[in-house]
Parts: sequence; C-alpha cells; structure tokens
Amino acid sequence: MNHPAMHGLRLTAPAHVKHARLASWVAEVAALTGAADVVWCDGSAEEYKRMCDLLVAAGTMKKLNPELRPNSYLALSDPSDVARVEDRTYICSERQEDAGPTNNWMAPAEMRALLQTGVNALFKGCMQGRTMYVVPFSMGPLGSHISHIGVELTDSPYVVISMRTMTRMGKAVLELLGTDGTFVPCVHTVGAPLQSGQKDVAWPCNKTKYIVHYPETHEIWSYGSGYGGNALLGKKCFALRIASNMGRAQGWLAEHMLILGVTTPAGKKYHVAAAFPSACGKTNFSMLVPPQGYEGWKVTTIGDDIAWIKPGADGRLHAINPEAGYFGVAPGTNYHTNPNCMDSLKRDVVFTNVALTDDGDVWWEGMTDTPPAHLIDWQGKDWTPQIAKETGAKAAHPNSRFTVAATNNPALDPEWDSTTGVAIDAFIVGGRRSTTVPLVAEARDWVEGVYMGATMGSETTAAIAGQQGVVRRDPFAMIAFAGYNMADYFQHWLNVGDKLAKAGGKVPHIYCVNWFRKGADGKFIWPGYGDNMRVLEWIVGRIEGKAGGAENAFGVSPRYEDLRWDGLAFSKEQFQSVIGIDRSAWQQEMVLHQELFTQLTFHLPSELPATKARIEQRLAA
Ligand code: SAT
Ligand code: MN
Repeated sequence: MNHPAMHGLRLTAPAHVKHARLASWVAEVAALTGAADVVWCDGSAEEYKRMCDLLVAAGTMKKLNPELRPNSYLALSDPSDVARVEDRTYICSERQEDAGPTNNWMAPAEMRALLQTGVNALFKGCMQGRTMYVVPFSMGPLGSHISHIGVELTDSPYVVISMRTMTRMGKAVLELLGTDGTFVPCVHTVGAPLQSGQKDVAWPCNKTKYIVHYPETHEIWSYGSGYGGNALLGKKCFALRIASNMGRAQGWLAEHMLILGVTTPAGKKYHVAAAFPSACGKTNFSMLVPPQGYEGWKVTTIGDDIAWIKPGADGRLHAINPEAGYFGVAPGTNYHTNPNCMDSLKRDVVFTNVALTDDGDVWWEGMTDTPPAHLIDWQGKDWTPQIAKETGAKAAHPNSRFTVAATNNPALDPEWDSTTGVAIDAFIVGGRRSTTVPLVAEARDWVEGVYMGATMGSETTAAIAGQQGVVRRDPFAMIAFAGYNMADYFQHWLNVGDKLAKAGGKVPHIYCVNWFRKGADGKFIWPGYGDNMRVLEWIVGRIEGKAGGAENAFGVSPRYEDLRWDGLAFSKEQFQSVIGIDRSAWQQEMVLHQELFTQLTFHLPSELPATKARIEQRLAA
C-alpha cells in the first residue's frame, strides 16, 4: 500500500476543525484506506451542486429535464447492488449471546482482522485513487437532547449527497461537536480502489460486502455496497442498530416506525408511531390523505421510517424523527396511493433505479395507469410495454427509490423539527399478511401489545436481497435492525412500559394492523391508502374512550358498526373477511409464534409465553 503522505494527501484537518480526536481518527482512516484526498463536507447548497455535477460527469447520475423535474437526478446502480444485504450484516458484540440468534455474529477481534488489521484486510488501500469525504451529521434536530451525532467517512459522492438530504449534515454539526463532543464513527467504502490511470465505472461496488456494527464501541464499518441502508450509515446502521443499543442502555426506544400527527375535526391532535417492515407502506401511511367524508380530519408527517422515543419528565413518551428526508420506494407511488408524496417529488429529488422517459423525466411501475410508449429502463436498456409483456422486464427496479428532503412534503407536521419531539398516544405494529391477521386489533394491555409486536410476521419484499413473498417473523419490523439479542429487546419493551406505569405516566395503547389480506381472487380486499383513515379514526376513538369494539382471542377489534363507512361501499361480508379470526389459521399461526420463541428461548421474557398460553386458551374456548 502506498502511504498517503507519499501522494501529498492532507492529513491535517482544516483549521475550522477543533476536535482533536475526530481529526486524528480521520487521519488514521485516510492512512488505512490510502485515500487520494480528504474533503471535509460543509453541507452547503454549493457543495451539493458541485457533488451532483461530479456525479453527472462520472456517469453515476443523469440530470433530469429541469422543466419537468427541476433540480432532480436519476442514478442507476450496478444491477448487483440494489437492496440491503441482510446476510452480510453483522453485529460484532464481544459475546455472541448479546447479538442473539437472529443476527449474524463474528467476534470483534476476528472481524477487525478481516476488515482493518489483517495482512489482507479489506479496508487497507480500499480508497486508493478516490477522495474520502468527511460527513458530519446529526440524527435528529440539532441540539435536541434526543438527537445524536455521527461522522461518516465515505469514498462515494452519491452517499455524500444522499446524507445531505437524509440527515442534518455539515458545518453546524461540527460546531455542535466542539472540541470533544461524542460522535458515532462510521466508515464506508464502495470497495473499488482505482489504480493510477484506471478508468472508473458509473457505480463502483464490490462483490464482497460487509455491513458491520460494534455495539460496545458504537462503530460502523461498511464495505462493498453503495446502496441505501448499506451505505447511508446514519439510517439503519446508526439510527436503528447502534441506537437500539444506546436506547437499551439509557432507557429509550430506537424503532423502525413512522410518526404521524392526526388532528380531529374538534381540533384535538394525537401522535401515532407505527412499525411496518420495509416496503409495506410506512411512507404512504405517514402522508395519508383522508378520504371523502373525512372533512376536518388531517394527517401530518413527523417521520416515515425511524423513530427515537424517550420518556419525558411529563410521564409521556416523546418521539423524534432522527432523519431529515425520505428514502422511499418508488414503484406503486401515484396520485391515488400517495398524493402528498407525488407532490414532494416534483423537484429536488435524486431517484435511483427508476426508468427514464424520452423527455428526460422519470417513470416507475404504478406511477400512471398507462405506461409511456418508450422508456430507458433502470439497467439502461430500451423498454416498451410490448417488451415488458414478452419478457416481464420491469422498467423500474422493484426496490427503486427516491431521496427527497422532508421539507418538500406538503403534509409535513409543524413539529417535525421540534427538539422536544411529540408525545406518543398510540403505537401500531403491522406486517404484510395475505391471511390470518385481522385489519386491526387493540392490545388489552402493554404486555399483550408487546406480544403483538414480538410475534409480527410479514411477507418479504424487494427491499431485501433474497427470496420474496415468504412469511417470516419480523418482530416490531426490527428483525434486521435490532442491534442486540431480540429476546432482550422484548424485555426492554416490557421494561419501558413497566417503568412508565410505575411512574404514574400515560402508557400508550398498542394496536396491530394488517392492510394486506387477500380474497380468493388473489386481490387485496381492503382498499388501503386513504381508507386506512377509517382504522385511524377508530384508534383515535379508542384513545378518547368513545369507540366500541368486541373482544377476540387476539385483542379488541371493531365491529362493522364501529367504523365509519361514509364514501366507501364495503359490505359487512367484506369486513368480516378482513377482520375475522379464523380459528384453524390462528392455531397454525401459534405454531409459528412458538418457533420464534423456541429460537429465542434463552433470554425470552416469561410474559410472552404466558400471553401466548392465554391466546391459546381463548382459541380453544
Ligand atoms: O435501504 S434501506 O434500508 O434504507 C430501506 C429499507 O429497507 O427500509
Ligand atoms: Mn425502513
């Protein structure tokens, strides 16, 4: 490896960097990776523009037609680098049992040898011929007691511009860090060093990938991918895997949850945090437009993917969205499913892996009823409806994404940037289940709600590399994101509720929902999207003590007459087919709950099998 000093690399930080530990860590990583240069990002608009120009010149992005989509770009990734790689994601705690049976684990010393210290360590020289960018970022509003700071070192300019949109990034964060502030060190490389004279490719990455977390030292090391949660290390790596460890130690929750505000016609406002797996409609739900008949109701977005929730002195749970932008799934987004999102995407967007229209705009499956006659697909090939019919080729990758600032969202909640967060009135957990799980059920108490979250199942989507459409257990939508033993995570949820109750605080209700039941024709029965307002209204009614319901084996669900049907033709029979508890389906479901509990048996809190036994008794009755 060439020592960076040999090619004139500036190992001394610029004068405005006052944080000695940060400066020396940056120099250390520059030396390890052999980066050709180091650039400290300031987060300015000029810098963003400069980086975008650089990405266009490199062929990573195309500028879209400014008349149709001002200040917007299309990035096309390598076809092998399109989603999170869960089988390459590691939690390297000192003890394997702290990572638990649902995480990949390797001993920290072993992993460090592989990545940093061994003879052929992957990070040695991995940035040769590339610039290493220093990206200081805050997860959460600057200066909030709920927020935390990270610094990502990356050789990907695409990551830099994405981090600027997705987090509060730049100079103000460095200032906040001062001379000795705490930060989570995040190192990212695409793993594609350039020899001198070697021509770069449009989307550098490496077949070998490692997404690595050291929970004890709060470090993140990511190798080989430039895509989404693999590379934007503030998101899943920090805000969920590392933050869940911080939360456990400090008594708060880091969750894969959207946060929304719902205002009633009487002017009362409630806040709901809801966990759904990737690509199950969190963004849509967080931007919901109430249907006809719901005049006076309003839904506003605080966050669409992640919530950090801390107990406040007032006995309530306060939530912030640690992110500042949306990295949402494009396919299926349209003016019916999510009009606020479509309006958010009118300008200032980086699209990744969607299709390009002949007039320099973007398109994806489901954006319009009739597809354009000709497109360039996400792999750069010609695409026509005819070709699609013959070959099944998708114009946009099923996990294609948009990256856009929260401030573009017309439904943005005025409190979204509040340093104190919003007080949570209800939690929702839900998966994608074509059978078995009812449209909505309220847990009778906190423990039953934790059971609902813990045993959640969902059919897998294109957001994860691997098989799709298979039901897997995805507790609290955190199967890929809890940075420690899942059974301990359940215990932590029980503890948070317990502590709140003992302190005389207000313990939020927990609800389980499922928008995705299908009929015999294979089609969704529930209309979903804006009509989910009907379920949200029922939840608000329950919070206010006004809405009725009936007990079943799983919790309390509305009867037909407990929901409002104005503006929607939905029969009692249809309702029955989305709300009904099928005894034999549930008996089979309980076998799957047991499988999870068996896997997690070592640390499993006794409350969960006890709750399971109660559900089984009710099913048998
Ligand atoms: O790639 S991300 O992890 O950011 C998206 C997701 O899977 O939720
Ligand atoms: Mn997500």
